Amino acid sequence: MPRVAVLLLALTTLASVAHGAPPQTEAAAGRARYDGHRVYRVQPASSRHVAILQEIQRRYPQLDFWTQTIAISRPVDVMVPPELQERITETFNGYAMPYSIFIDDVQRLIDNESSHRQRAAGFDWTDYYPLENVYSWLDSLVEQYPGVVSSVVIGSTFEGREQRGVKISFGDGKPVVFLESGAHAREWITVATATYIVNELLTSTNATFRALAESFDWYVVPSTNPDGYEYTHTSNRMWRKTRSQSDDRLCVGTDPNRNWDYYWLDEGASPISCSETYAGPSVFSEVETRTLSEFLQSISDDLLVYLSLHSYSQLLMIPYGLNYERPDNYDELMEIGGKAVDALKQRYGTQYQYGTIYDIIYPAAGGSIDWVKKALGTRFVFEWELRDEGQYGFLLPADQIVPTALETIDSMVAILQEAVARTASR
Ligand code: 0X9
Ligand code: ZN
Repeated sequence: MPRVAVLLLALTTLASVAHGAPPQTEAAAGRARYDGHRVYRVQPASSRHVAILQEIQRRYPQLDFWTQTIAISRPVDVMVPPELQERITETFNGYAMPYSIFIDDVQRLIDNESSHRQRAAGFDWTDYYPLENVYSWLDSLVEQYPGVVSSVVIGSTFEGREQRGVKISFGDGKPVVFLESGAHAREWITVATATYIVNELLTSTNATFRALAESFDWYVVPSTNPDGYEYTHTSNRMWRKTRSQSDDRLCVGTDPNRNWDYYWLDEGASPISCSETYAGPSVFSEVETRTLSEFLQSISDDLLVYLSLHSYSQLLMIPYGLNYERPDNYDELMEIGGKAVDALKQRYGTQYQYGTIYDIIYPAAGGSIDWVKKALGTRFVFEWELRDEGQYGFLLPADQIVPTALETIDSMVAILQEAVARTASR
């Protein structure tokens, strides 16, 4: 038997929980807790390390891989509950896999993250807010800016919530920028950043920014996965997927960023419902991705720029998530990407990498930006992985909302300036 096979066989005996168990400690009643859960950063240095990590991922469904796919020399962040820490680190050591503890106690970070639970109403960017507050804030804008802000209902979710956004227009008929965020429920910084951008579009007095804001029609959907977002506020802070369920599935939820119709389930996506990257039972099985795609289709003639916000890792990505092809305007998107990350760095020195999803993060099929590029032919398509690089990961403290939003806007401005210049010269 080859040596790796023997080693993996040995690993089998370590697995104590049946495959397919829910990946997280879901408290019977109330909120899931993460006391003593650690996030390890592992550096797979060989294809053997990759194979072992994939095997660990398969055998221990209760481990939450914060980095979704495993590849050589890419750091992998994995959250491990206390009862498995000894075993898992023994395994890392046994295979000489370099690792370090990135987060020592996930629950402590959750507790420190924000004080939103004590607040009943209101909205600002000193804190993370639940869906209800986001939606009432959007409502208040519609009232406050009649003729400029209108409410857009994309559809309704699996649990019957509205999937809502706003249209901001200072005179209809301009090229459209669509900003999608919150696809992954636990990536709270994306919802906060998207709403901050909305606020800037309406209130900024900076002349350059104003001119840019007013030369587009904007659609912003701060939370494209409202069921998931709500669930992260009420029940489980670390929830990622949608909340769809059916009798023939063991686990709840589909990864909305694996459910779009571009090489669906081909790579970097799972057919197993308990996986965090479950692609769903079929293409566009999720009402949230289906209705969003239909909406995008309906505005596709005017859609010039599609922007998507995720976290974390500090990356600016362009299509595609597969090796098979590059976008036809790859060179153009790379040039713009370079300018955008330079602009982002100016303010606080925050460093981003840029490139195609496949080249700079990992193979991941079925994501929204790939579909938008391929199916709609939208010219300027970008996806951010916002702050940070893993120190807090998804649990970015609320005092980083404003700096994150400001630097993100700097990069967005660079992209839009390029979009304007390049479409004018045609
Ligand atoms: O895995 C993902 O969906 C994204 N990373 S995240 O940590 N936010 O979950 C990156 C995927 C790359 N993007 C696309 N495939 N569109
Ligand atoms: Zn994400």
